[in-house]
Amino acid sequence: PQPVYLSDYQPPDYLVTHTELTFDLDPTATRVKARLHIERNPAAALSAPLVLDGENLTLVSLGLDGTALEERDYVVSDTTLRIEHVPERFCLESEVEIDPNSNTALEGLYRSSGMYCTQCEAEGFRRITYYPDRPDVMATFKVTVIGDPAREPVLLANGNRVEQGERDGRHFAVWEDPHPKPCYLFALVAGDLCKTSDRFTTQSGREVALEIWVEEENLDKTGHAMASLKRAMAWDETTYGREYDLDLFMIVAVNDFNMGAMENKGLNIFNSAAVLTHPDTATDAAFQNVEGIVAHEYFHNWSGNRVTCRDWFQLSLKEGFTVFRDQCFSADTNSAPVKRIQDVSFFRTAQFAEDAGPTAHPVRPDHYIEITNFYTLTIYEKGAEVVRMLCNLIGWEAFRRGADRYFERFDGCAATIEDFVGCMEDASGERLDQFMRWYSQAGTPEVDAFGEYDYVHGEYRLTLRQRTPATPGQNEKLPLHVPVRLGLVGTKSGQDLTLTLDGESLGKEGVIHLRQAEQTFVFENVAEAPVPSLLRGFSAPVLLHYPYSREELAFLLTHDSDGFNRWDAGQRLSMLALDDLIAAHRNGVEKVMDTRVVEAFRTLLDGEVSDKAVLAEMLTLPTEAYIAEQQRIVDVDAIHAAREFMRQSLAVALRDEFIATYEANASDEPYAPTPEQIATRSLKNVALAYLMAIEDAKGLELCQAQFAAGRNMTDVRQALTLLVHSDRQDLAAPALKTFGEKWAHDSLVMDQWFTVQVTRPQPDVLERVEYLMDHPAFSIKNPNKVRALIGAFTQNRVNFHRLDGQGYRLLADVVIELNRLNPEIAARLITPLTRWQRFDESRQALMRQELARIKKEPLSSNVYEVVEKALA
Ligand code: DPP
Ligand code: ZN
Repeated sequence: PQPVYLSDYQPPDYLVTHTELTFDLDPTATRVKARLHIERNPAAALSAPLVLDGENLTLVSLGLDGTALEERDYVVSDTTLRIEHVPERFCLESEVEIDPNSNTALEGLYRSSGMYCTQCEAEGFRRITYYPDRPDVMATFKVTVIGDPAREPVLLANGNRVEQGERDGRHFAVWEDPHPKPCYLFALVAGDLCKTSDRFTTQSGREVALEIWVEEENLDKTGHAMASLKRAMAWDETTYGREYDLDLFMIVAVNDFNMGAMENKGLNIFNSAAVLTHPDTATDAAFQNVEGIVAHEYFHNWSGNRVTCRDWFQLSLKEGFTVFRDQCFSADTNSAPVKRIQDVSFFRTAQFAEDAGPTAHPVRPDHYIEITNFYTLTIYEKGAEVVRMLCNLIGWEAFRRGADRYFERFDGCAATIEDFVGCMEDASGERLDQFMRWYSQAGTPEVDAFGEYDYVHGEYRLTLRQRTPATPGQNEKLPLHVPVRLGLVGTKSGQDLTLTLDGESLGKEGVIHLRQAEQTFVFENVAEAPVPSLLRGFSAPVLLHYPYSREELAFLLTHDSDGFNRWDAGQRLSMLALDDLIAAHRNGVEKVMDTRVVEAFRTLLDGEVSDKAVLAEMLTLPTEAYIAEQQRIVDVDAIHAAREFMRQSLAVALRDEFIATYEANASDEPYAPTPEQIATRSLKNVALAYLMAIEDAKGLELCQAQFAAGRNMTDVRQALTLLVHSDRQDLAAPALKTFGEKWAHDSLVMDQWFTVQVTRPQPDVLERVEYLMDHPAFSIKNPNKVRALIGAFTQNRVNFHRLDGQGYRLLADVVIELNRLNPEIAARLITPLTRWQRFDESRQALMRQELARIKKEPLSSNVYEVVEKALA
């Protein structure tokens, strides 16, 4: 497979102004007729041939302006249809046959639980009909769907339904979408579905019908998604002034789906896991995830659909901006500091790892082989961090003006990242050329900070030094523009001191701009020795090193006015103690718990922090994955042992406090996914986890009672997880059995049942994974099942990285099978193997051996690209 380069971008030779499609549905032989109204792009050469994309299509007939084309008039290859001579303006008529049943890649038109559905982003539409499958070709669409009235009573497509009826024992519906769109936003759904309906009145007074379509048994699981949708619609109006633009907005839940959800115009298609919730079946985290994804896809209606991407290199233009928008929405709707803590915690673990590995790429890549491999944490999450920095740099007012300008100027257009940043420059008057490097330079910048207080002059000198490590294909890195939000916390007063820089007062908190490789900032009139609180709110996606002492961290933990940095100080303090424990484990000496950590936790439990959700986060130790990210060579066993030792030490020392916390936060209130209830449950469940770390009688009693009470899935799942991950298999086995039998009919709950079992740290897990792969509830063709069982197992660090290599072998076997069935999911699943550089030599050899074994297969371009990079 050959890479595509950003620098090769050429505007399309032909534009499609209007697209008419007719689908005659059949499980194995669906007929798709297309009438494409095409015009030559004025910029194109008169002699330009027409080249359309098409894959896995059987061409039935082809005509131009009503005349059938002969076989000598065109050339069909595996991936294209080429017509050498076409007029300046014409209608191309084609008919193809496709086979939805055998489509296991889940791209294009496929069947899921008996229903027809589509996934076209990024390049799935070419599996539906011959078309210029690129986002800068935007057309209005008219779609006729013909189906069997009994098998698929519901026929949906984008836009508004303008006609429906019956003919010859079949029925049909006609849909029109008046907004020009690229074909990746096309959607069709047909099946036996039921809906819940609601309404939304826009700020200008238009009535919008809202519908969520699901299988009948899931009708009681749509309420939260609907409420989230309405909140998101209102939020986009009040925050960005953006209003919905059709009379109907639909969401459909689909069981087999590669992504979380898809923002097709007016007809969002969702992985059922990203839309269905019920207190008995979904955890608080799932509720919050649904809220965020519903909002994300809705926000795409402007940032993605009305203004789309010129080419797929610009993917972060819509994804980075939209993730930023959904993060702000969730922060406004829930606890803002907790949202930030959770996002950053995930980011620093997973995106930093991506940046440090062989698939590292910039927020705007300059080449790719397979675009589906680039729906990454870098494009999405780092892209969102870059937009967040932009917003913080120019301030919300200017950012909002810039966004208005962007939506107005590029409405109905396919834009670039320069277009977006240009609007922000215009709106703010700031020059952002250095800032643009964030889009082109891969890797996580590291910032070394060093501070000195000069008692004599009352000055605090802060030196910042930045460097970005080399990444594949990018050895030389230039300095970035790094905004560092900071405060100086007085060691005597415990208060933020006023910041004066170059004679100018920044107030108690300010942002300094690191633009050079090294810069020293001298703060004047600093009345007392401070501890610096740096990078507040994670003001830039960098790895910050500052030589904090444990005393300073304990001080910030209680005194920092920034909630995020208080949490971060706690994490850093725990990390220092964990480092000691890891070293002790490796050297075979006795592990000794750092009492400063115990005392810090005691202070927290004594009621220092009023926001329970923040407190729950502060009481949570860094994950094994995060700890691993801090090590050059990862020692999975030492990390696990050290973290377990710390959990147990804390539990022993603070047992009474954890019991009191548990009891104070146990509640009989009926379940609601409110921020207050979620905070209370998370605090209670953190306390329970500590108590279960020592598995004493009280902890076991509380845990079993919580499981038996069955109040809601959040509590049940936590209790089940703690039992299954404990050494008390006599208690775990019956609980697993009860749970598995109770929920055998509910696929999404069974996914959780899988995950709970394969994330157990005990060494019998690999056999369990193999056994569960034969379980009737498992199917390798369903991406959610693969993620719940295999994906979750690869996150089970001590077991996946077994020294006999069996964990790696199991993953490689699954990847090899999925490479044939669903290349997109296969390529994603390999990720843990691509990180071999970070492990000891024997594990490196074992991981590379499995990568090499995969490479011998006839590979999809998706898997090929990843394996090639991993072994390079
Ligand atoms: N469905 C994916 C998302 O919304 C791709 N656009 O991010
Ligand atoms: Zn998106």
